[in-house]
Amino acid sequence: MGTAGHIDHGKTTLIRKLTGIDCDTHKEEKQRGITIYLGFSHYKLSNGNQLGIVDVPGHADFVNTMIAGASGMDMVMLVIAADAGIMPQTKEHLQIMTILGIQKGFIVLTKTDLVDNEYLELVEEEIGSLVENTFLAGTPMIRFSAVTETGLPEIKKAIEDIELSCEPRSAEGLFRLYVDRLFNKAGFGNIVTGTVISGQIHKNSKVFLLPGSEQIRIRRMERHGAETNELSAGDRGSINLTGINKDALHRGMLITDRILQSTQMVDAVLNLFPEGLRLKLWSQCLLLHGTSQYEVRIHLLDCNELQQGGEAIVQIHFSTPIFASFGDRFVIRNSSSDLTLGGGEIFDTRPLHHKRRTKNLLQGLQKVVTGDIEELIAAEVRKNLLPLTGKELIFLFGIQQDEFLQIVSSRLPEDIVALNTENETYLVAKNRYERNKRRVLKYIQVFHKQNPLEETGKTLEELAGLFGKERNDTLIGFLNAMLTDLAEQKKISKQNNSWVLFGHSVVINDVLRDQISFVENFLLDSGMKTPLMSELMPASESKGIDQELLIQILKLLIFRGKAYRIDDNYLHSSIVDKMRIILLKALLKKKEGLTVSEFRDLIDGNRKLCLLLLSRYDGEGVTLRKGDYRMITEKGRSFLRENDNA
Ligand SMILES: Nc1nc2c(ncn2[C@@H]2O[C@H](COP(=O)(O)OP(=O)(O)OP(=O)(O)O)[C@@H](O)[C@H]2O)c(=O)[nH]1
Ligand SMILES: [Mg+2]
Repeated sequence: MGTAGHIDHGKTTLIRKLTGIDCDTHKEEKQRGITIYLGFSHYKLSNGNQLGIVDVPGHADFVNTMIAGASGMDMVMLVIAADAGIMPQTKEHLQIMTILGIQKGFIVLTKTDLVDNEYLELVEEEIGSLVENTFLAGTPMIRFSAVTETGLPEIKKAIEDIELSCEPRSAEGLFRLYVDRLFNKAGFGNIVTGTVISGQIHKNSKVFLLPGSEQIRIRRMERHGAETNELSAGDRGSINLTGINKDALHRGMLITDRILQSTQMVDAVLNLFPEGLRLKLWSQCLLLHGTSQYEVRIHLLDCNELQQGGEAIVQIHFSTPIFASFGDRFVIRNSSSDLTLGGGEIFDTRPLHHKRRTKNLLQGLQKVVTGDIEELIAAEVRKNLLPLTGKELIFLFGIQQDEFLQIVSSRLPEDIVALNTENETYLVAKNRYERNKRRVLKYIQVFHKQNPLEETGKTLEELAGLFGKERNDTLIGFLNAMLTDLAEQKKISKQNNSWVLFGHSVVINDVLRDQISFVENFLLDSGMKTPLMSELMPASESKGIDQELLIQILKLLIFRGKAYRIDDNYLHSSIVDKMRIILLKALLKKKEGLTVSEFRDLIDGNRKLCLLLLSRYDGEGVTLRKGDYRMITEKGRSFLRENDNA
């Protein structure tokens, strides 16, 4: 619970009457008689629970402090002095609390001992119209005097009633506590305090202080002044940290139970207060989030100018990194920090940079802003080239596992595919998924083609290479799910440790290996004669190679660069390559060219072999046929230059 209201209206006095604790503990506060820093107290409820209380300053100069305090509140007491009535910070605090999403509270009219009944009624009427259409509409308005203590029982009752109606914050998910105070206590060391926004930690939990990546240790924790072993959402707590330098600690830092990615850009819905300023297309402002303030530039996305009282979708650029979560509220003030302009809610903590405000972009954003959680999830998935995991999305949007599974099973837009594995769900845009499947199939297909006698296909690791150099668990997990999907569709199957096209099978054993080298040797041994298929076939058969296998082996030899196919004949590549050089060198000397029989004499081969070789070289373009003669081409010359080392 927190206080709110104009300076000197009796907030701190009320808390003292309620709890016996004086929140104005600083010397400076005593001297000036006003609250300057956030004050902390607690109140024991009749059910035994402790209610943490934050007392805020009312002074116009300390609105930023008030915002930091209000950021963790679930319930508020708006304090208004009966003799003064509604004052500027009464209104400003009310607007800030509204924008921060506080939903419970009531009103206390203090200093009622100073005014008469008639005046009281007048002030009450004014307050009634002030809170109309706000979260305080219709809530109790309690007359109180710190002098006579009238109204104190009614205030206690209102607190009890509202506390009962407050939804407890979920202790699940990310732990977040933004540091609002830090001090050093002799014998203990560094102590930080704050309100737990979400999650839960135990004394032995791993915690981090952000920005920073080092794990820090908890020595001691307190909740409402008493030692505790755990802190959960909604608690006000203090944490005694060890192993950390005082200089490394700042107000506004975030204590969390995992390392988060910071951002310097968010997409948000922004509302401007009816009083205040208009915003241009680009505006420089101060933004208050958690217990920190940031210099930001706000880019209006769905309008060119935002009027007072208006609402816009904006992209906010931070001058320093911020740790924010989906759904976080913030307040904006003008650069000189004397005017609160409005505030809003973050709906994307890792947006793309919207440089151009296209119609498509706007339609997409509007859908996200006005749509349900599944639209937000879909938008996040569409934005990412790689799939997102259920864990990431649950974390990003702070939703419960059950709700996520429910969305995945029945509420996702049609262009999003969800792949379920035993312990993870992967979400990816459908068109990207289909494209990825086609790529994988094609890749395996080409591999088979080039390796006709390979029984295996492509491994998971090799397939992952298709999706970029970086390997990570998500990619591997997703790929596995996709391959399983392809296997279920009977497009691929698993062979040893690799994936092959469905139906693919080859068995290479020692026998086959011998058979392959037999065929190769046959080609090689033919020398300057043409290796005749009519001889190769029966010879192969005696080695147990049937015609089909022979073709496969010959294909394999071609793939390995050991053989060439010319017409329906197969020549060993070493012969083809050697004769090419001999021929080209001879042609270089003999300008008029060579006939077939001259070539035959040159290499001492049979006529058929010579014809085959010449047709091969013609095909390659290194020779040219002119009547009965072969001449060397320009390509032949350069081939010779590059390949003749002799
Ligand atoms: N007569 C009378 N005086 C009161 C009452 N409540 C508070 N005061 C006096 O009003 C003055 C301001 O009270 P605070 O409680 O400090 O006011 P505050 O709202 O906390 O002020 P800031 O924190 O500076 O915004 C003190 O002198 C109080 O004694 C009341 O019910 N009756
Ligand atoms: Mg005060």
